[in-house]
Amino acid sequence: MTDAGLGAIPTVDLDRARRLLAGDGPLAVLTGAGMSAESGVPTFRDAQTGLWARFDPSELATPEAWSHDRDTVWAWYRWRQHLVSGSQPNPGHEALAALARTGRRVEIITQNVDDLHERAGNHEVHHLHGSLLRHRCDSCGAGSVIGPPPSGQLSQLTPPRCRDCAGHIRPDIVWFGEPLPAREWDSASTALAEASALLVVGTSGLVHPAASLPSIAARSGIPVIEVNPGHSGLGAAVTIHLRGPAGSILPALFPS
Ligand code: BV8
Ligand code: ZN
Repeated sequence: MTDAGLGAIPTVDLDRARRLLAGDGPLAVLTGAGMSAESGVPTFRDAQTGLWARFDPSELATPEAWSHDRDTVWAWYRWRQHLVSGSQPNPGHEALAALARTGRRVEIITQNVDDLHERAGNHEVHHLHGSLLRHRCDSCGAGSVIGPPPSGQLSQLTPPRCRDCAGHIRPDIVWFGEPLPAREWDSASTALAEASALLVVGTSGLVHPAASLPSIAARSGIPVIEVNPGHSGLGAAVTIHLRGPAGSILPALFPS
């Protein structure tokens, strides 16, 4: 027996998930790249498109890549910024924003570096890995407002120089091997501790410390509901796994 349009999700699982997510307690939502997949933003582990197909994203998203080949890394980020600026929130983003508009406290803890949650209307968003839309100096750390990215797929681009020192402007993004911003991690951890349930959407659960949040929730007795068409590394931390895409399942979990 399944709900129409939700593939092979047993109704009993959907009903149980709705019950665990209902109520007026604060809801924490951990999102990964799969949350933005239906908006046309490639997930972090999907093959990159076009000239980026030959690059491994986890190699490019490192301080080593930046010091070794800054112009290639800068071109990749500006291309991704261009992709995000041309994308729109999907029904999954809209469902979470609609829930917040009911007055329910919804705390979005995202690994994503796009602004689709904000553009859908959620304002409590904790960006654990930074943002494609923010830039800072790689030397003195000064924030920098720069113009829109070029629209073409360029293989090399030279980043602007800092106006205050001899540094280069870099994406305000957390690379592999870099610590997460303490303020965002602390605010996300507080939101999780106060939540009545944790919804995990579209993450492979491979990148730490973000991937540790579901087991932290489970250990403190908070129910964890996962939405993912595929298999993730979250395993035993998950109370219910709803196997399907965010764009179909989230609107069904929070009927407006
Ligand atoms: C840290 C910004 C310590 C970049 C990202 C050696 C040295 C140092 C550290 C380490 C090391 N070895 C391991 C580590 C730890 C490392 C780590 O975890 N590595 C992994 C790979 C093993 N972590 C770090 O380095 C972190 N820092 O540990 O610092 C420290 C402390 C003090 C001082 C110095 C150092 C920093 C990690 C942050 C890296 N930056 N993003 C950028 O985007 O360019 S992470 C990157 O991966 C993205 O943010 C992405 O969100 C994230 C996780 O991937 P997912 O979001 O899960 O995306 P993915 O593609 O994997 O999966 C998509 C999922 O969606 C799939 O499951 C799919 O089935 C599903 N899906 C698809 N379609 C849909 C869907 N779901 C729903 N609906 C759909 N329609
Ligand atoms: Zn500087």
